[in-house]
Amino acid sequence: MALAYIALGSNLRDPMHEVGQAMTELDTLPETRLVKASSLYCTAPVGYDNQPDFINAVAAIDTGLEPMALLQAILDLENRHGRERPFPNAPRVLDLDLLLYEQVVMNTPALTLPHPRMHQRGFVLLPLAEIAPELHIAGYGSVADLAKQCADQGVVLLQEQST
Ligand code: PH2
Ligand code: MG
Ligand code: MG
Repeated sequence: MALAYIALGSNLRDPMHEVGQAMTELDTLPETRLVKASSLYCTAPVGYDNQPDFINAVAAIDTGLEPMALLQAILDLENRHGRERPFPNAPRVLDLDLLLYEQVVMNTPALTLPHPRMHQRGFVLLPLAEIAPELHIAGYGSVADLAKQCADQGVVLLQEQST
């Protein structure tokens, strides 16, 4: 089994419900169980400003799926939530991004690990710091330290994790 981290985000329909539901659905993927779920965070949009705030969270999972199979499984889950992609960074009902898969480093057109922008995004790092502060991102440092540098990015803890 491999330990992997997934970022969850939504800013369409009922974002808290979409993210909460997707969190529990990660536990139902083949050979996969949810091991930790962060709280939900309300976050200002990054990259394309003219859209609603997001709900973001991060999950830790244990999985027997290889990275590409896991990526396909989470894209399928997005599609079951009705994900559409009209333009880059468009508002979305559900976005699931594979952040880290053990210590795997890879760079292919379909998948880059670690996620290439995670080290600068408060909407990823603050939820991740809640569940894995000691985690080290190769070349960038600890998640806790990186998260501190994102204090001004408009990421607000919304709802303490309940489990
Ligand atoms: N996702 C993006 C781009 N910008 N901003 C916030 N706040 N939350 C996101 O999940 C997000 C974003 C690309 O996937
Ligand atoms: Mg994304
Ligand atoms: Mg994505």
